[in-house]
Amino acid sequence: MVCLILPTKNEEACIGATIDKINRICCQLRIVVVDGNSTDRTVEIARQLDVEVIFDRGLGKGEALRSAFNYAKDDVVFLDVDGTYPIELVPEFIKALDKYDLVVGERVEFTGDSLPKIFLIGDALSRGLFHLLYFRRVDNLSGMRAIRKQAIQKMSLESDGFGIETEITAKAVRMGLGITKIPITYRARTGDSKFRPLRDGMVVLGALIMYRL
Ligand SMILES: Nc1nc2c(ncn2[C@@H]2O[C@H](COP(=O)(O)OP(=O)(O)O)[C@@H](O)[C@H]2O)c(=O)[nH]1
Ligand SMILES: [Mg+2]
Repeated sequence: MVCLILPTKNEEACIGATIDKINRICCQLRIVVVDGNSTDRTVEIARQLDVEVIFDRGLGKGEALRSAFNYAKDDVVFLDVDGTYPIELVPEFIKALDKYDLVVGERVEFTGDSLPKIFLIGDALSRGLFHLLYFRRVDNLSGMRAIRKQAIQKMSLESDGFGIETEITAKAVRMGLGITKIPITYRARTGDSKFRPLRDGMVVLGALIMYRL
């Protein structure tokens, strides 16, 4: 059964609504929350809603996702719990796994102030650099994806932090895996972002370069 992975770090403001919405839209789905030792009520809320909860080792979103992939032992879909991604499209992502190894939610529209100007610039630079280095136009930072189990195994992922989506995208392109994009709208976040522009921006830049070499 496809496993829906939800990485969380202090997301009590949105975790409940996100799980409720997933349950309304997709039945027959195993939901696993991978938590970064939240100090708020995130884990308590997730457990009340009867989903599996595992914990990362405190190294970041990348390490959290890698742990969850190992734990899931199956095809996966993952997305932020912060209300930015269109949960209603999860079934479409799962269907696309029939034909493709990697399904990327390509952010084509940003509503309201979902990304401040400076983030939009960073995002455009990242996508431009990805195109330049890998000759493919794919949203290397999108946090909504589906991946086949065999593709995860082939990739031997190693990122601990926010370079994980770039690593997945870069390796999928370089390994010639089947990639498809589903256009999505990126909405404003509930709660605070854990992305630190300078530090995590450098991590993404490092991943863009490292997986090209
Ligand atoms: N388990 C775990 N989840 C994390 C960690 N850092 C961020 N997340 C979660 O990963 C998702 C992406 O982080 P977010 O703050 O939304 O970054 P942004 O989308 O770039 O603004 C969110 O659901 C976060 O709660 C971490 O260290 N461990
Ligand atoms: Mg987010």
